[in-house]
Amino acid sequence: MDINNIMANLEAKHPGEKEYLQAVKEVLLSVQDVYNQHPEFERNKIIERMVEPDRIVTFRVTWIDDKGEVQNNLGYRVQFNNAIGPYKGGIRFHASVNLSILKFLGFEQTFKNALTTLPMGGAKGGSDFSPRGKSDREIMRFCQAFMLGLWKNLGPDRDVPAGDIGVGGREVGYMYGMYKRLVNKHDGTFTGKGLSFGGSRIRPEATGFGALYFVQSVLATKGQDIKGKTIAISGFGNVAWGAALKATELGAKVVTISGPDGYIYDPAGLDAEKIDYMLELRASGNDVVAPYADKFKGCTFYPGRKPWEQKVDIALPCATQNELDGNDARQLVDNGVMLVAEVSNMGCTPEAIDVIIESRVTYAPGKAVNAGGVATSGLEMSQNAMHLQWSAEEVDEKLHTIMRDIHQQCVDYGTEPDGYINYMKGANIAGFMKVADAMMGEGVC
Ligand code: 2IT
Repeated sequence: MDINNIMANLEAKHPGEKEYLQAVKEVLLSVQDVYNQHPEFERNKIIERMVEPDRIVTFRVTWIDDKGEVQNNLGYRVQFNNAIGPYKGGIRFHASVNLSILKFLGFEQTFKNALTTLPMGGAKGGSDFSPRGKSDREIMRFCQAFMLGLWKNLGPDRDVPAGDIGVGGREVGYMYGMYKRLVNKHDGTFTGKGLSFGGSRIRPEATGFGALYFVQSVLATKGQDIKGKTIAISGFGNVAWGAALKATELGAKVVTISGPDGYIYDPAGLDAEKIDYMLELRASGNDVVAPYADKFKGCTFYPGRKPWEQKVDIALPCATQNELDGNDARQLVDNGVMLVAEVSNMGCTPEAIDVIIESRVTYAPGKAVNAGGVATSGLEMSQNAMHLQWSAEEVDEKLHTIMRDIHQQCVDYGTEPDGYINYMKGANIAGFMKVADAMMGEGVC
């Protein structure tokens, strides 16, 4: 595999798509040795086929705001790869959304979904619509307009969306409701649905819970326990909430959360009341964490700063891509961090990853750590297909098993001669090998 040549071609075809090119390059660097041991991959142009999405749908989303004015947004669905199952992946509503970001997310999703052991291909969608400050009725009208542009491309065996940044249970409900009207079928297409209409128990918690189960497996390889560890979390959305909930339940101390406005340092650690308050802050639609420091004594709000400057045992980026850079990584390493586990997709910049791995601190990539979210989506699809609903215990037990399995795949493919477990390499190779095997089996198409 000639990485420079492949990357040069991609850069020429897709100039300026920096997140997408970044995600592809990381995977190519990880898999090149294994790839080169399989001349049949090269003959079948597996990599060249895998780095391009199967299909991209773009559409105009027109809706009417509360003032009666007409608004236009861009809508997308990137159906990346369905070699191992129907397209599957979330929908993101955020002002920053563009094709590069959705292509990176769809590409990552393909490998992540392969790691879950469940039959799901990779996709991602979204819009540059910003939910910030929008009324509930505006959100509903936008979701319905978004579905008008996308529904024909969806279906339980074709493409099953879910939530991501800016899309939670409410938005999934509004989108699924309109989809159901348009196809005249209640076929379960969408995961993260409400419990009364086919949703799975534990799906809201699953990304954060799964991440903490993964962290437990990592610590076990070091003969350590999570109890008593200090944890820095970024973000204050659904993912950060689930991670804080499980970390606290397991006896760790979560000392930070963050928003676009800055971060909160809470030396006493989060508790049930504070974690509930995170949900309130989120539901307010203002996208700020500052009020937390007014409400709870002993906390400090650091405007415009990131939580990675605090001394902690474990760092869990839970906000968005490239939120932890080289300088942040150096600060964490200098302060003696033992594990940086991405819960956001591609939370670390390439420089940050290099700093962490070179210092032999453990780095675990989002596509392994946060796969519990989409895995539980896969379990929701299974329950819908069987027309039944499992208990929380059953779902949690399956999620546990899946996260342990993903961790083991990383160990199997990522253990280096000196015993260091390179989780990035392990996750990329394990995911790649599964997708490549399926593509080989399905022939050149
Ligand atoms: O990044 C992700 O894995 C998600 N946003 C969840 C995708 C899903 O289909 O549950």
